[in-house]
Amino acid sequence: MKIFSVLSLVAVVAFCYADARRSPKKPDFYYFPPSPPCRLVMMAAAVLKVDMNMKTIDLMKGEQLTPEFLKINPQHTIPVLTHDGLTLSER
Ligand SMILES: N[C@@H](CCC(=O)N[C@@H](CS)C(=O)NCC(=O)O)C(=O)O
Repeated sequence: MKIFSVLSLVAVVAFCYADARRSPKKPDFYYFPPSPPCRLVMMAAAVLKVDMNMKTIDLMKGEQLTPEFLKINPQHTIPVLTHDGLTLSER
């Protein structure tokens, strides 16, 4: 299940790559640098040259529990990718 979830995020990075030709908007990527699932998505984005708005959520400071982030992902986990009204997080 976890691998599938991460792969779904990677697939959306690929989708954003393809969509970038139509939409000038960059996806927002909520992440914490040491997080392994975040790093996988970042590697996919780097390979595909997807430019993302990088938004750090510092887990050490509990930023995943702020009301602002809980609106984005009530399950308070990263990685989260949002693009053109689509919000994708791992389940
Ligand atoms: N749901 C992901 C894992 C996501 C996850 O647990 N992320 C961690 C960081 S690697 C997180 O956000 N933890 C913060 C929390 O649970 O409050 C999976 O199944 O692989």
